[in-house]
Amino acid sequence: MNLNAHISLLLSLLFLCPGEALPQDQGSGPVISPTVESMTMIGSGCPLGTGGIVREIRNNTPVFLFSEWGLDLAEAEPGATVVSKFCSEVIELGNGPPGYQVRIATVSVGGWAELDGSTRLVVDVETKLAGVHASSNNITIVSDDLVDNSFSTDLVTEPANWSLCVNETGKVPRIEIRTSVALIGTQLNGGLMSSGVVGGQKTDLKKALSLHFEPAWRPCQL
Ligand SMILES: *[C@@H]1O[C@H](CO)[C@@H](O)[C@H](O)[C@H]1NC(C)=O
Ligand SMILES: *[C@@H]1O[C@H](CO)[C@@H](O)[C@H](O)[C@H]1NC(C)=O
Ligand SMILES: CC(=O)N[C@H]1CO[C@H](CO)[C@@H](O)[C@@H]1O
Repeated sequence: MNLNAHISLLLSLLFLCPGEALPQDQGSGPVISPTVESMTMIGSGCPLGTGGIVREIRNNTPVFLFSEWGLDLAEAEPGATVVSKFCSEVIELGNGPPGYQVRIATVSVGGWAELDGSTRLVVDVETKLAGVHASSNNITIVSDDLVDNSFSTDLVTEPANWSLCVNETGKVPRIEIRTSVALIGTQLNGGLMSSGVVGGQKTDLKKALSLHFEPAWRPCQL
């Protein structure tokens, strides 16, 4: 899978204007077109100011690009072998389908990295629904996993916990997606540390981290 195709989920959701429709392809079910009431981001890897960029729209949901995730093991604190950043996106949707429940099943993350044989890149995602932990997953990427310095992964979060039912107000229980990226180095002989870089300069969108996720819906099963 190509990197760009995967960066988009989280970021795109965040940058739709409040009130903008976020239609979902429901197959034979009702048309589900929630509106984005608000999106906020908190964390060391979050875009500042105007925030991330919507790279593309995939399956009617935006793919986001984050160029704030630049990490370099060479910049680790003295004695430390890990550098990391995270970003939490908090999304409030309105006009949801009463009698349905939601979850974030898959979070797709991609990006640019340069890793030597002794450095690992760990991507970790966690979802919360209405403030309660719902699901998580993580992946460890090593240099052999990179293709032209790119990685791309679809993290299927577990377990499959669904939200409370959307009630007659149409207000969807608050969705939170926390993504963290860490470079884990190894202390080598002679006091040297293994090397690793993920992302680039803030202005370098070609090396930005991409994030994409889509809400999944189902009729409430009580
Ligand atoms: C990573 O995921 C595995 C299961 O896929 C889990 O056992 C482990 O605790 C997770 N690690 C972290 C750091 O979340
Ligand atoms: C409807 O659901 C929303 C989101 O879960 C909740 O905040 C709100 O209190 C509920 N309203 C009623 C009348 O149950
Ligand atoms: C909040 C919640 O409902 N958590 C549940 C998620 O799913 C696991 C496994 O089915 C349950 O043990 C949790 O209680």
